[in-house]
Amino acid sequence: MKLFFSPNSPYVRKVLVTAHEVGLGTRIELLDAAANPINRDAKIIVHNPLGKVPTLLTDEGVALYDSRVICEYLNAQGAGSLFPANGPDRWEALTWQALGDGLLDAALLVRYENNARPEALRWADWTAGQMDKIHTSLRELDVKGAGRRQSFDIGHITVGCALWYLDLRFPEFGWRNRYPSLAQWSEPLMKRESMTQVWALKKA
Ligand SMILES: N[C@@H](CCC(=O)N[C@@H](CS)C(=O)NCC(=O)O)C(=O)O
Repeated sequence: MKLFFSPNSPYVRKVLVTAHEVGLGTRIELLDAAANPINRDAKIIVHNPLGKVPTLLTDEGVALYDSRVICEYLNAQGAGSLFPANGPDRWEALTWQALGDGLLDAALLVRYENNARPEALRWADWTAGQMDKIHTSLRELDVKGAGRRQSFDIGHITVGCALWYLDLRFPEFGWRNRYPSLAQWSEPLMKRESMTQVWALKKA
């Protein structure tokens, strides 16, 4: 399998953590890519018209995207248990995945607003709205997260990658000080072997 890759993409990290968890970590070749909403990467677009990472090419040459689809595919290929079968656990895991992805979407929009958009066109209210999404998502995780400490599924992986991205791009935001319960329950999650292996990844 081949994965269009960018070392700072939290969605790519989510896919790689999933691959490690289901024993497929060494089966994925990383393809260098430069996904960008303005200077779009033609190498990715050939396989994924959205031009985004992660995009996976299976051994059969089929292109899969986005991270949700790729993670579910890897879990099936590796006979993992990261996507619980039908029932309340499944809906909870998928909702947490959506929460982590949504938090990341807001963080990425802030990043693009502040780094890609010309300064004269930036809109402070837009950034404030996205930052508020990050806050309300973290608050939910702060209040409800400890209750899910016993399990481990795609929701935990997604939330872990979202927290990793906040550390990478918004260190001054200080989410640990603002949300101490979240900081406490997520500490072992962030130190899980699959996570630390992937955190250590650098561009080749
Ligand atoms: N929903 C997608 C989001 C992927 C995404 O937004 N990736 C960013 C990099 S972190 C990207 O490729 N941006 C380029 C663009 O927006 O065109 C997923 O879960 O894979």
